[in-house]
Amino acid sequence: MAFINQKKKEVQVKIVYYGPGRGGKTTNLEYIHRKFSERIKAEMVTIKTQGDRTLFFDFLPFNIGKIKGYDIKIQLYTVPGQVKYNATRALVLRGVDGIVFVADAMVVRKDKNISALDNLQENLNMFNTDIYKIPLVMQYNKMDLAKQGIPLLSYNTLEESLNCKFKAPAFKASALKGINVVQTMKKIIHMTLISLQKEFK
Ligand SMILES: Nc1nc2c(ncn2[C@@H]2O[C@H](COP(=O)(O)OP(=O)(O)OP(=O)(O)O)[C@@H](O)[C@H]2O)c(=O)[nH]1
Ligand SMILES: [Mg+2]
Repeated sequence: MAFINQKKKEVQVKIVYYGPGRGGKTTNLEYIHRKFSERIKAEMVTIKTQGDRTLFFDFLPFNIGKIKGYDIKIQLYTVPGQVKYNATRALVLRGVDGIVFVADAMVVRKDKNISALDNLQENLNMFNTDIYKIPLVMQYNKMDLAKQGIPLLSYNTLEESLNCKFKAPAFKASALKGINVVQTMKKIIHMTLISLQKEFK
């Protein structure tokens, strides 16, 4: 449920990028921050990293204008993907309004994607949130690696192993090259706003 500040007339919409370690969640937010550097006034907050691994979370807030007189503030978060940081992952998920699941298209990461998705479902259950009811977008990342001859899971295989139950919108992407990063973000924002509007009616 989005946080509404009646006094300030603003709605905070929380979108969490979830997925296996090294899948490219932080790289998504970095790209968005760079791409919209003129419009996003705030700095991206990266809380604790070790090398390039997220230890706590990344946070990128920006405004997208008004709906019915309310300022809409989007807050993008990433979770730490490493298995051992599950307590932090669950904490970051608290109050989530929409989720981007960033899967790693490398063949060697097939099982890691599946267990990260199972873990998402379990953690949402802790907050009594049903994964089938929350806005969800799939992103199949690192598609650029095909050019380097690295074995990748095909779009169909990824759909079968991760998305056959959800039928969520899915994008082939490269967070590194910026392919479909903005499209993924726009889709989840759009779906989340529609879902919140229904909730408030
Ligand atoms: N080739 C390629 N590399 C990528 C892509 N996205 C991310 N990477 C690389 O993969 C590594 C991990 O990316 P991160 O964005 O840090 O991954 P993460 O999901 O935030 O990882 P955790 O914080 O550990 O959960 C980095 O070296 C990135 O440069 C991509 O689309 N293509
Ligand atoms: Mg990260």
